[in-house]
Amino acid sequence: MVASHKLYIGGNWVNSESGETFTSHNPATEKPIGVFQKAGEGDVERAVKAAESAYKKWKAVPAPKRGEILFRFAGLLRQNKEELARLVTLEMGKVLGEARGDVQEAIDTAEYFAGEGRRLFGHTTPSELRDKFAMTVRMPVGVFGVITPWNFPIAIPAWKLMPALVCGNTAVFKPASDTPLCATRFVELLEKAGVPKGVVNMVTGPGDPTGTVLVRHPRIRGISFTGSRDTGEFILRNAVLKRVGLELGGKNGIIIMPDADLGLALDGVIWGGFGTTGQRCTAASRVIVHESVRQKFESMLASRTKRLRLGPGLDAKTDVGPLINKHAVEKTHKYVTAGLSEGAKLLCGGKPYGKAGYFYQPTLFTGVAPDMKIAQEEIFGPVVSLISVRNIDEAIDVMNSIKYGLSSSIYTADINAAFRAIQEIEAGITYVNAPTIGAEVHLPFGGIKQTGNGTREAGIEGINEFSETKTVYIDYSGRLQRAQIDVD
Ligand code: UN1
Repeated sequence: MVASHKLYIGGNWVNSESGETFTSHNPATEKPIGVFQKAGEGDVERAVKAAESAYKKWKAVPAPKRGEILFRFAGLLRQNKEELARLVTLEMGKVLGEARGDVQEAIDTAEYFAGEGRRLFGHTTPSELRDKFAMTVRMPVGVFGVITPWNFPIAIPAWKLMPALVCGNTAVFKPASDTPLCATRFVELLEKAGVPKGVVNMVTGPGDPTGTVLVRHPRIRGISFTGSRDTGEFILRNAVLKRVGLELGGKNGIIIMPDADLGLALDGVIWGGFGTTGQRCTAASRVIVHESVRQKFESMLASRTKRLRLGPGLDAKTDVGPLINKHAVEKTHKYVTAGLSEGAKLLCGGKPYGKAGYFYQPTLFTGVAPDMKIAQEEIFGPVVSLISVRNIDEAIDVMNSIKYGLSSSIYTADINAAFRAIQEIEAGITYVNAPTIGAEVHLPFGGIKQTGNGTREAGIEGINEFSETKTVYIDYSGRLQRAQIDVD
């Protein structure tokens, strides 16, 4: 028997109205690790009410004080880092070193936005009229629906909830149904840090109905979502006039030029392509390699990929952990089959692995054409495709030939090629001589094209998604002054 967990509404841990539950599993063993409440419409309604009634008080708390609570939360994450990291590995599957990184990213985010409590800058600017003052201030938006994925079960809730809270919003948090235990622990620590009752509420459950009810709820003012492109489109259509922040898919590429340090590029492709078992929206699933180094790089990459050790993330010898669930194994395999039938050449991998657990062999394709399915669609698994190109122009064209625009990278010693890549690649992030993953929390994160709707998370721009700008004019002239008219 595994433990049963509850929803968190208005500062109380409660059962769902329907009494329906679902189970979370360890992806390395398929064993159950916890039972969770399936929140329905009534539960979401209770959570929204709690968030609404907490909002008035919370937005009146001075932002530096709100920041202090976030700072205490960062301290608690730090104190519990090892336990949380093990929990991430247990429930999500990533190897322990990466799970520690997941928790560290949340600590960094909490500290960064705690400090933001003492900034939250607006701006001042001169008025066109005499004895008149003009400035902007930031206001909270209201109750936010925060919908997070399972691949960074601690970091991404922090990316969203920390700026939401420091700006004075309250939230109804719906974590991915594959990682509700991580979310429960996250919320327990928020409670312990002193986040007042009702400021953060958690409703666990599937996308439909739990997420859908949140997205359509008339009194929720904003939705922040990270996940698939199709769900993002659904949210945009159904949230209508809510403020919506979306971080969706990627089909990120690494360009390798003839003058690149191939050893360095190899490390980058292995980490970018197979880190987190390819389950990052920033994962490098395309290697766009100059034809003059293609053969050499291909054999270097194949021999390293074959040596990667698949296994449970808690085992210190493991390089690559399991996928999140059975569906992910099936989806990955479907893409591998499509790659083969479109004529790509399999260099290694290509099969599910092991008797128990959702493992898939690290897989490498070469001879991939830029328009093949495996080169166009997000697989979210350990599959890397090599595409050969003749020059930098073709490399950039291939890089941009996808519907997404999240992360990108170029390995080169040629400063001109590097700057062309920075200028011409259509993506929210470009790395030079580093892989596509590894975003730091004090810089904006997000993408263009179908990766999102233009919002950015983290960094100072992360504040924009969670605050409204109010423009303030103060006329101390004592007379009516008309802008555009009384200007002489
Ligand atoms: C994601 O995959 O949704 O840059 C986020 C990175 C991490 C964040 C990834 N810091 O890969």
